[in-house]
Amino acid sequence: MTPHVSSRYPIADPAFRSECKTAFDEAGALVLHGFLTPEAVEAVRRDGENKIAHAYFCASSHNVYLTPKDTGLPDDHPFNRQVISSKGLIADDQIDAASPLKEVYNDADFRSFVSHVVGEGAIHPYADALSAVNLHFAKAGQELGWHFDNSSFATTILIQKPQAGGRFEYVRDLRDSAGGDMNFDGVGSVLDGTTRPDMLEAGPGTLMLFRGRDSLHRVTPTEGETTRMLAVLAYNSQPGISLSESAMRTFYGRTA
Ligand SMILES: O=C(O)CCC(=O)C(=O)O
Ligand SMILES: [Fe+2]
Repeated sequence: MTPHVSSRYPIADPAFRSECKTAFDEAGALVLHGFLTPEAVEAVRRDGENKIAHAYFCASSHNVYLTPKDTGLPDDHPFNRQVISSKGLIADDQIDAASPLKEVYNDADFRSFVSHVVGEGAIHPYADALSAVNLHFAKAGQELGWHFDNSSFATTILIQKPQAGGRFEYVRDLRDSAGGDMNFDGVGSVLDGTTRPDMLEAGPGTLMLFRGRDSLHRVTPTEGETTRMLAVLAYNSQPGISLSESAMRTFYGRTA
């Protein structure tokens, strides 16, 4: 990576990598402030601002497990309780080829840093034209409801922080997906507001690696006129994987 894109952290240094892996394993998240330089953040922000008119905006109601309802259970059961997610995004094919985000995404040191920290062996780019690098927008009132991710880890970089709201909140290791424990009581008490979540602070340029499969998380509604912008860098544990056409229609409103 060129120093005008990212220069603060020695991501190729084995000692730094182990330190980050320890932090990630202990907290379920790694937060590196100022990972992207202010110039690089500004370039991405400007690209986003120019293209937000072409973003695909969509609101949906879903359960925290991101699955269809179980009609055998009541609507107020934690499995069926609905939350709202509303956001816009531009896909990989809409982001400048010269974007700092693509330089980060394709950087061999960055990729091996991420795979080391999350303990994944190797990680690979998506093979389709839409999924690899995305820029998400949340305008005033838009939010991401409580959910568990399908993927085992997420890599994000905050580009623009709203005046208020847009907070990333999570409850660590709330379920055990590998062991088949859905923890309905635990989920219910987060949805009720009885369990208080933790929060991760981020500013423009903050890199976040997060284990979202078992940690329930959400992003609170954006408050004020400054749109939240967040870059999502998506990798796969297998090479050559593309998103299915039906998933593309759901996420992007179109296929490649
Ligand atoms: O917007 C964020 O900070 C988190 C995004 C997220 O949780 C997701 O895309 O699954
Ligand atoms: Fe998520």
